[in-house]
Amino acid sequence: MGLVQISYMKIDDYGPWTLSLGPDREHKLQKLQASIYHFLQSYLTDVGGLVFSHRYDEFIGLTNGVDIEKHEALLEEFANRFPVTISIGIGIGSTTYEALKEAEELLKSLIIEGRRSSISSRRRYGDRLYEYSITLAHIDVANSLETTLKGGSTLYGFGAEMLELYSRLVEETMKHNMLSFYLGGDNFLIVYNGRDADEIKNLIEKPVKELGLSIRCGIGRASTARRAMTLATTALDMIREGRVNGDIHYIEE
Ligand SMILES: Nc1nc2c(ncn2[C@@H]2O[C@H](COP(=O)(O)OP(=O)(O)OP(=O)(O)O)[C@@H](O)[C@H]2O)c(=O)[nH]1
Ligand SMILES: [Mg+2]
Repeated sequence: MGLVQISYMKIDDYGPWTLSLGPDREHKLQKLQASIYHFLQSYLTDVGGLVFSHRYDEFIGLTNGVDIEKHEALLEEFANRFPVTISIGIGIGSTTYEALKEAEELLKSLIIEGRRSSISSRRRYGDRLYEYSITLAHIDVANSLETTLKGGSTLYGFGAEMLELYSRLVEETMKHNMLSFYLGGDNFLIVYNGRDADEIKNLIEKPVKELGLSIRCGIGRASTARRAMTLATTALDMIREGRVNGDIHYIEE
C-alpha cells in the first residue's frame, strides 16, 4: 500500500498574540495568514510536498519523503521571517487517517508540554521515497461558469454552494477516513492512499447529486504529494478535453 506522511502545523499561541495587536488588527492577521500560507506552500512544494490551509491558523502538509532535517530548516526559516512561530507533528501511517491521527497526537503533546517552535515525530523514514505513496483526487464542477453567468444563481450564491459542497465532502470523506480540501473556484481535493477510483466515485456521488451538480474527477497516485497532484490534474484535464471517456480517470506513477 505504501506509507503516507502528514505534517500537521499550528501557529504557536496565536490567540493571545492576535490580541496584542489591538482592535485594528484584522487586516494585519489576514495579510499574515496569507503570507504564512505562501511561504509554507513554496517551501514544501520545493521538496516534493504540498500543503493546505485549515482554518487559516493550521496547515496540513502532505509531506511524503520530506525528512526531519528539512522540517527543522523550515522551522528556522519560519522563525526568521514571521513574528509568530509554528510547531509541527509529523505522522506516518499506512492510511491517510493513521498518519493524520499520529501527527495530531504528537502536535497536541507538544502544545500540552508547553513546547514551542518544535517538531515531534515518532519514526524516521527519511527520504526513502519508495516506501511512500499517496492518492489525490482533483474534483472540478462541470460548466460552473455558464451556471453562474447564464443560470439563475448569483456569483455569491454559487460560491456559497461550493462551500456547501465542500462541507458535504468533508463529512463524507471523514466517514471513510479520508481528508478533503477546498482548492478554490469549483475545485476540491480528496486525499487518500488507495487505488480504487470507484471508492471515490461512490463517496462523492450523493452530495454532488443532492446539490444538482455534475463533476469530473482526476485521480493521481505517486510517491510524493506534488507528483500525485500533477497526475491528478493531468487526469482531470484529459477528461475535460475529451481525451478519455467518462467523468473519472485514474493515473498511477
Ligand atoms: N485551484 C484550482 N482552481 C481551478 C483550477 N481550474 C479552474 N479553477 C477554478 O475554477 C473556476 C472555474 O473554472 P472552470 O472549472 O474552468 O470553469 P467551468 O465553467 O466549470 O468549466 P469546465 O470545468 O471546463 O466545465 C476558475 O475560476 C478557478 O477559480 C485548478 O486546476 N485548480
Ligand atoms: Mg469547472
